Amino acid sequence: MAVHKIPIILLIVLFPLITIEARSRRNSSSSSSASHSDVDLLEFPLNLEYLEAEFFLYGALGHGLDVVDPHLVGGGPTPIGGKVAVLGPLVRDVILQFAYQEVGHLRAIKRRVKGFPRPLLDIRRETFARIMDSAFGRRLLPPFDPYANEINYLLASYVIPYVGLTGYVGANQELQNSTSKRLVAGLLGVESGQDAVIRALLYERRELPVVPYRLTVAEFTNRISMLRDHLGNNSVKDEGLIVSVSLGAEGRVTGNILAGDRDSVAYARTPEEILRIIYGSGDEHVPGGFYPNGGDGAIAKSHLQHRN
Ligand SMILES: *[C@@H]1O[C@H](CO)[C@@H](O)[C@H](O)[C@H]1NC(C)=O
Ligand SMILES: *[C@@H]1O[C@H](CO)[C@@H](O)[C@H](O)[C@H]1NC(C)=O
Ligand SMILES: CC(=O)N[C@H]1CO[C@H](CO)[C@@H](O)[C@@H]1O
Repeated sequence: MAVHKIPIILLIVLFPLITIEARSRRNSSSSSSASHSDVDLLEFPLNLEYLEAEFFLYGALGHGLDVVDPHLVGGGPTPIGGKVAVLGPLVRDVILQFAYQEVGHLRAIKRRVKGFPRPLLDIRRETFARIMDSAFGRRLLPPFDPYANEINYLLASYVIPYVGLTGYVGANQELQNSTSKRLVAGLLGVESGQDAVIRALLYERRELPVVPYRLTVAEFTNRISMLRDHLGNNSVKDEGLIVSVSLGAEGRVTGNILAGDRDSVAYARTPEEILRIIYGSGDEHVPGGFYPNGGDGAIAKSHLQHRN
């Protein structure tokens, strides 16, 4: 079994050697992977919150923060390729609620730390198509279009909040200040709620085909999760909707409406693992994917500067 980031107390009790090893590695490594300050850790998720806000706003309304709350943009460039999605009334209603929740998250973070302007975001159809092609290891024809229908949009949404969720779980144990911890717990609560709603809507449709591919909704989620695991750090921190019994809750079920470790505790990811995933490159030094110019904030920028 992979060693999951479980609470530090458990690590100390169960795996003293691993803890010591992780600590010394962090201590001896360069500043880029050293423990990050509270400010850096709070700023970092703005990258993801901007992406979520824009993807959900465009999907539900056909426009983004430039219209809804231009003040929060801080002069950053308009995202590329956002579109209104073809959704039924229920899903549109849910996505619009998510969109406004993300606007609140941006404001909450920026109230606490200065942050940065919206980075350049690429939410074109082609960007999602490339992710799905990588997930399946072959070109899907016609290319996957996240905006084409409700199932596609939900699958595209499956790609995003879960990554934020694992990041908040990972950040929490690094934070020093109780006010920061309170904010991250609050963001995590709503982010995991969004992930749960998306997963529940997809779980109801798990056996349905994703038209016109001869693939089911469950197969898409499993492939997306495997891709994220592969890009992040080659370890299981992500699980689709149908898993082998060994990954299901208590090793007893294959249905997997929520992802968690063997005690059903949420997985944690480091900022570096998150960058590897959201850049689609598997490398925190190589931007791409949703972030053609990379993320902003001290953590993301420290890796971009390391590049040459
Ligand atoms: C946490 O940060 C807030 C605001 O920056 C500050 O007022 C508070 O004293 C800090 N708390 C601790 C325990 O350092
Ligand atoms: C990858 O996982 C290992 C083992 O859990 C961890 O020590 C390392 O810091 C991770 N790498 C990154 C970039 O987070
Ligand atoms: C090189 C380095 O950062 N060393 C630090 C390792 O951690 C100890 C205790 O936390 C510090 O005192 C060292 O400065």
